[in-house]
Amino acid sequence: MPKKFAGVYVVTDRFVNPNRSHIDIAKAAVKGGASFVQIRDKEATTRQLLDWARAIRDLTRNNDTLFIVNDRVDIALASEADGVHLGDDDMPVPIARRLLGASKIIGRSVANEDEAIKAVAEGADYVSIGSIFATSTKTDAGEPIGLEAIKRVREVLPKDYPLVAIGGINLQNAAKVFEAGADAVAVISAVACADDPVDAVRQLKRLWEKIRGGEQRCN
Ligand code: TZP
Ligand code: MG
Repeated sequence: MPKKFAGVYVVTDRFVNPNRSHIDIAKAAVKGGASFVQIRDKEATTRQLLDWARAIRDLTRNNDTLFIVNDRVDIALASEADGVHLGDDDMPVPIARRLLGASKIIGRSVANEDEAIKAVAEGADYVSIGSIFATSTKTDAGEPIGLEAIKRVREVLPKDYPLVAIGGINLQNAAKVFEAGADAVAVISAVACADDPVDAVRQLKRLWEKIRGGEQRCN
């Protein structure tokens, strides 16, 4: 697994805390040392989203934070993002791969083992699973699937294949998520609503370093 695919995955959201913009959150992600920042906005116009995506591309161009666009392959291409994150309602992974080429990262949301196996077969570069805990950030997140779901999906994934966990993850419970086998924790409110979002990212990263950072990664 590329080392960059593990750690803290910050997802931006301009509604969960109206005092923080996509750009504010992306800046905190970079400063705190997040491995990923994803722009997620289901209400923006194409032009608005592209403008924000280009700004985040500029913020992430010369550091170790990968930039991912949620849902929109076109915006990922136009903003020169590192990749895209796709779910059931989005473009199928094989078609996105055809458009994006081999070098871009494609992430896929999955709900169970079968979906994880399918995403791997289709060529996704990482999978995310959730909602692990209850969350009010995503209204259609469904019932929490719990830490056991992380373990079950981990079991069916190839060794070292990146597994991201999302949903209700915060500083209090992130250690358990890493211990269950997640390589990265994806968080919205834990960063966007924190008094000090940079510190929130740093603390999550420290947890990852403590729990998973010592593992050998030979590729
Ligand atoms: N997908 C599953 S849960 C979720 C998404 C986008 C929301 C996560 O937000 P939070 O605030 O980290 O629980
Ligand atoms: Mg989607």
